[in-house]
Amino acid sequence: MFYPRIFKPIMRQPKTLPPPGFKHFPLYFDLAAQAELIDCVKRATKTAPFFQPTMPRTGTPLSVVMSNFGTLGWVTDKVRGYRYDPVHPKTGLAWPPLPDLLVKLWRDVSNWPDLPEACLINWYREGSKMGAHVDNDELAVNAPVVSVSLGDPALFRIGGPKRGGPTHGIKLMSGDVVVMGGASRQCYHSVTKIYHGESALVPKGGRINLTMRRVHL
Ligand code: MD3
Ligand code: FE
Repeated sequence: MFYPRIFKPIMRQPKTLPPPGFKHFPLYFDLAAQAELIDCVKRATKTAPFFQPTMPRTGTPLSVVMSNFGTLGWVTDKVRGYRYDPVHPKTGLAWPPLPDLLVKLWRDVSNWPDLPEACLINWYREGSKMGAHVDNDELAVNAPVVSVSLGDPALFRIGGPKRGGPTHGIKLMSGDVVVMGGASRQCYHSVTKIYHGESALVPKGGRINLTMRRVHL
């Protein structure tokens, strides 16, 4: 017996596309280069240890811990809030220099004439997330942001220039690079989940995200 085939109209999910200027390079860095970058982070955080960032005014801690490479580092605390600072908030020392591998990456993918001043190091441990936000502490709002994912995968979501619209989700894997240029640079984005324990790359586990930014024009 045959069942009659009935073609039902298919109600497709509205397709979400990443915003213009968003580029994803899956596995840009092979495992050897990923290990080298982790080594750079290990060495840098001996002199510029991970610190716990807190929200302006409320002092609520963010769930990631942070450090930086570069001439400027992104920091935040209850009293002074979000800012770029040439020194580590605890040691008062200059940040370690940007590793050569990241300088090469920036030159390869950014199309921006000057090198980045800042490279934020975010360490996501089990359960760490990052709420929806726009990066707007930089004067160079037209310079792209270049980010590298290392270790456990993350579910990254990017929406539009206003909070609360539809979002496009991608699972960022270790070695992936994303470039946020053009309109995507002003878009809300978040990290909603860490796939804890899927990678053994990061000592003590989790995910490390390196985000390079040009601060001044
Ligand atoms: C899209 N970090 O540090 S990296 C951040 O995975 C941040 O740690 C996330 O958002 C992370 O500010 C995402 C990718 C990224 C970085 C900056 C962006 C995406 C972006 C700026 C504008 C739009
Ligand atoms: Fe961001």
